[in-house]
Amino acid sequence: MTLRPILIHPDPRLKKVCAPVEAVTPEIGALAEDMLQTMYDAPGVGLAAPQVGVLQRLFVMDCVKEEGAARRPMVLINPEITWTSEETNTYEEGCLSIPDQYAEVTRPKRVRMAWTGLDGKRHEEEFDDLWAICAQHEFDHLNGKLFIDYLGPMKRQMITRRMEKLKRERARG
Ligand code: K1U
Ligand code: ZN
Repeated sequence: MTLRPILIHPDPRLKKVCAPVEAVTPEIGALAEDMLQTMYDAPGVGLAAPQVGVLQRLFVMDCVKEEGAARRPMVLINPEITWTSEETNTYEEGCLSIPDQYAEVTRPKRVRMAWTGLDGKRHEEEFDDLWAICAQHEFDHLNGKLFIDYLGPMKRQMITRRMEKLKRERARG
């Protein structure tokens, strides 16, 4: 298992539409395991492959937050949104690729997603609350969309400038 570095916005790889996973190979299994460990280590509740520089359609998530509760690591390969609720939910989102920046985003409160699991089988499930927010946030990553793309141009530019500064500082060491 390897912790993978998480790309920081702005990075052209975070703006790409990712390619479908052709087959669930041992390499995809190893990538998913690395992504889960990277997500828990961050810590975060989700992580999409492009955030670690892999432009393929998969993400991981585990939105169990209760102290002491069992983990529920999920790996969603080639996910599709099959249904969204009319009811919406507004949540102050963050992103591991945009550290320490938060903004309110409104999304459908519940979604159904279909995906291929590491078992190679197709699965379908309805997500609610934080699970639904996270699943939609990660799905957006696979289409090169970040939560700041839901904001007005002024706020988006302000956050982007902060991230450019952060990256310059990190590069200087
Ligand atoms: O994709 C990412 O950058 C991970 C991101 C996903 C996310 C889930 C839900 C809302 C917004 C963004 C995070 O993991 S944010 C950090 C986090 O750890 C967290 C978010 C909400 C509740 C508890 C923790
Ligand atoms: Zn994110």
